Amino acid sequence: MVVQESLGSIRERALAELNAADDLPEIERWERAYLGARGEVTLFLRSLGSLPTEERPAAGRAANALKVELAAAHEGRRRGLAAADLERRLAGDAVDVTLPGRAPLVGTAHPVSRMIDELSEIFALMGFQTVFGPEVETGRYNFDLLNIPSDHPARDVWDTIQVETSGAEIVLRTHTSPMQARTMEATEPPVRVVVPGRAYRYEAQDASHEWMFHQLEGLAVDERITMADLKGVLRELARQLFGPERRIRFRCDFFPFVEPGVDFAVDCAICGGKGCRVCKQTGWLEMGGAGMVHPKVLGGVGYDPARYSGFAFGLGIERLIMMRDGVDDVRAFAGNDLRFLRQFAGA
Ligand code: YSA
Repeated sequence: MVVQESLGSIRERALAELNAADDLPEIERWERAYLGARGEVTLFLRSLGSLPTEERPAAGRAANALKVELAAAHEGRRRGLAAADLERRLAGDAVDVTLPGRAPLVGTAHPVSRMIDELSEIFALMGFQTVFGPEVETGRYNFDLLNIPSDHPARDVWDTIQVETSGAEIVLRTHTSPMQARTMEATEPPVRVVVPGRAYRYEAQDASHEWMFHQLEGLAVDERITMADLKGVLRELARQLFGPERRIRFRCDFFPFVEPGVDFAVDCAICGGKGCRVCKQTGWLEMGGAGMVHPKVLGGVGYDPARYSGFAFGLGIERLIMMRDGVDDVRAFAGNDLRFLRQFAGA
């Protein structure tokens, strides 16, 4: 009787404490207190031997039944708390799978590459083929065949980055004009090519000068080509790129490989022609040099200057973009600033 009563009070207390336990560590403590090696129910079972023999079977059955009941209650409560704990953690880490994902950073074509594609299309419609040439050049193509002998002061205009100093004149091309001779040596007239690509100069940098920039060379050679053809082609280019409202200007200029020579400018898009640091207060920005191919250049590649004539031009590609899209510093193109580049991404 005494045994029944003490088991009954252990049961009551154990179940009450189990219900009150509200986290997993507490449940573990509870298990140790009642069912562990030194738990109350375990100690009770161990103490059965001290009871009178006739009471032992009933007390043993009752204690075992309590042990099974408490173990089941413990397992039920533990599972309930574990599930609640999991729910709580999941709710804390909630991921809303319906939210739009983060867009991956996808590269796009550089504004210079886009302009090269655009120029190639414009010139293709006027019958020009796009070709490419080497950026590391010999002095022969960069200068000699363009009627600029080594002692000629005009070489000073192109401050040259030398690649080889041991005697052979190997340079980073200072302009795309070496492709004039290379193209003519490889083909018979008629010739109509444009050559986009990089040029390098040992140059003091400012808003309109970079040491590495891009040019688009143009060359047309045939019978009876005149200066009017040159002006017509460049005027059409300006109309397509800048629209019919923008003013263009041709002025006499000197290049050893043309006669006559001109510089080709467009009114400054940054200041609307009023004068600013980009156009050096002139209201105009030079886009390129041009002219009628010098007879010595034609003769140098084996063309008969008495039969053939031609025009050529070399345009600054960054400057064309500056004047079309209002970029006020040429250094932005190679500056790797994504804020600048992204402005052209959807263009
Ligand atoms: C002239 C006559 C021809 O029959 C053919 C081509 C030429 C152009 C010549 N080869 C030349 O390079 N002339 S240039 O030194 O005046 O450069 C042409 C254009 O390239 C410039 O008008 C400018 O638009 C661009 N440019 C030149 N130096 C630059 C530059 N752009 C950015 N930074 C620089 N440092």
